[in-house]
Amino acid sequence: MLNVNVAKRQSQTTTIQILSRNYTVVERTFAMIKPDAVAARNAGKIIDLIESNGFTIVGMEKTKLSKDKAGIFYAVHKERPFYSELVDFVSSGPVVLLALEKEGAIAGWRDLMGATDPLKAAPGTIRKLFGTHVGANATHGSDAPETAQQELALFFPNL
Ligand code: ABT
Ligand code: MG
Repeated sequence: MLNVNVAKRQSQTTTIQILSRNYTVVERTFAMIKPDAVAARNAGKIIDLIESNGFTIVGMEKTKLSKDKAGIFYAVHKERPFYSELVDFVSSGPVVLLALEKEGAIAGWRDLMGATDPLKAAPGTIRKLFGTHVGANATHGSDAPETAQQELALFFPNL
């Protein structure tokens, strides 16, 4: 039987050992260009920023989320007062789903997006450039390795 040993999990990369050889797996994250940014025709500019900041796009799909799928995606916010608005918004129009790869992809993508509230986001960040308010903030990014894994499995089961 093939012995695969996950030797080291860091925030940036995972080292796996197969038949005594070490391989480095580059981190992946899940990103979404939300309905507000797609409707404003800013998807191309956001994809350009993703690539020019060194991310490799390993999966991409333009689609419209059903309310059911949006509800599953935002299930962590189920108890929050803004949950139903959030589900309505993210299923209101086409989105672009992305699987991104880079060393430190999860933190790196969140840095490039900027703060959740576009009014508080730093200059040059995607949410500052393309977001409108906290409920329409142009993009999503996974916030930790566990959520990245869950969200990638939900939207890119074959990756
Ligand atoms: P996401 O990438 O969309 O998950 O945003 P982020 O992780 O930066 O922020 P969180 B806290 O996860 O917000 C989820 C969505 O909820 C919206 N929101 C958040 C509100 O509408 N009102 C609020 O008071 C808070 C805290 C912002 C996020 N998405 N949108 N659209
Ligand atoms: Mg979040």
